[in-house]
Amino acid sequence: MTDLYQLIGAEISLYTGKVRAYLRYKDIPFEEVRATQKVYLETILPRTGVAMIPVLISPDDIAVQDTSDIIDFLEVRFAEPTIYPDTPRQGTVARLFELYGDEWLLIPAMHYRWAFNEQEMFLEFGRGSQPDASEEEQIKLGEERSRPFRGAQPILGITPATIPAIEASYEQFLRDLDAHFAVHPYLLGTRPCIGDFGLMGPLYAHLYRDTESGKIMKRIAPHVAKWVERMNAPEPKSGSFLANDEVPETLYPVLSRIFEEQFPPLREMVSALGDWINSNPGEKIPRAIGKQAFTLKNADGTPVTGERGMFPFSQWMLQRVLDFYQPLSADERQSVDTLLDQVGGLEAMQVDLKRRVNREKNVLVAEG
Ligand SMILES: N[C@@H](CCC(=O)N[C@@H](CS)C(=O)NCC(=O)O)C(=O)O
Repeated sequence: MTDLYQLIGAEISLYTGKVRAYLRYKDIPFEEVRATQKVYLETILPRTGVAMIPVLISPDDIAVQDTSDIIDFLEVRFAEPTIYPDTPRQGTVARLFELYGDEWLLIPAMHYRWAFNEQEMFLEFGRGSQPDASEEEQIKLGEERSRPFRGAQPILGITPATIPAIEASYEQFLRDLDAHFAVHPYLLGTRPCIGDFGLMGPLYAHLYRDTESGKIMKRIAPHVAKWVERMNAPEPKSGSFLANDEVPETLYPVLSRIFEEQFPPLREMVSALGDWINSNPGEKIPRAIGKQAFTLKNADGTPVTGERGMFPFSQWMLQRVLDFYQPLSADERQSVDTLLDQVGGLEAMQVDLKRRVNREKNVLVAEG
């Protein structure tokens, strides 16, 4: 038995980028295994029951899917230095950034991936799937394998009508984050937190690594590009979170964006999911439970409303934030609430979950 962890994933995979950076920061011995067709059939599907990457296989042969579960599994085994700040403000903010990176930046990440050179992406997909095939075969295979991802754009809300606002919102997000990384190496100081890893998925695998969106990032937000490079080649286990539970003001514009863009549809979905679970007792929760409106702003500030699917999985990610925030003591809560108020998030965070969800064998289930 090897004492290496195996990270089954792909260079072009958004969520693999999150775990890879984590493993490097924690100095955990690992090897990366390419998720080829063969690996899907022989390992991923039989071990996890789902066709999702990344998957972590531990030296004692435990298979874990879902990046948040993988990180939490490893945090128990490699506790120090933790990437979860335990002070009230930083703890809340770190988890909010994970939720945003995982569940909302997926929109620009998916838009830009398919907006430029499809042939280049087909080749990447094909190469990952069948490394030994000819280039021509790989392009053909890549076209086929990437179809579900390309085809997911409308359900994510990416349409000709919303694209200008998606781009405007992402570009402003980049400028805001750039101002932060011009001053701080990571979100909350000199140590990366769970929020940095959440951002890393979309910002590395798609938005830095894909040729054209990489150019955009380097042009608009060179400090963000440097942060991506730092996340991929960190000084393992180094650094600390800022003293006195400080959340730098340079993060406020991004926090405001999270509450303005992501939270209204998220809260609506959570409420709809509670009703859905109550009216469909014992039924498997589908990946989407219907459609909803969401709003982003164009560069000139005019709002653009699009339609997207309501994804119950996002509630599980939101619970990670609420499970930290809600049990805080009155004093701690007051400190976080003062910050939330400044970024337009105080009301948004008062979420009353009608029904909680959990993951069992990589399937989302209703609790209770
Ligand atoms: N929440 C999951 C998301 C994983 C995910 O969506 N991975 C993509 C590749 S980057 C995938 O395998 N998608 C297949 C699918 O959605 O069916 C995680 O954090 O691991």
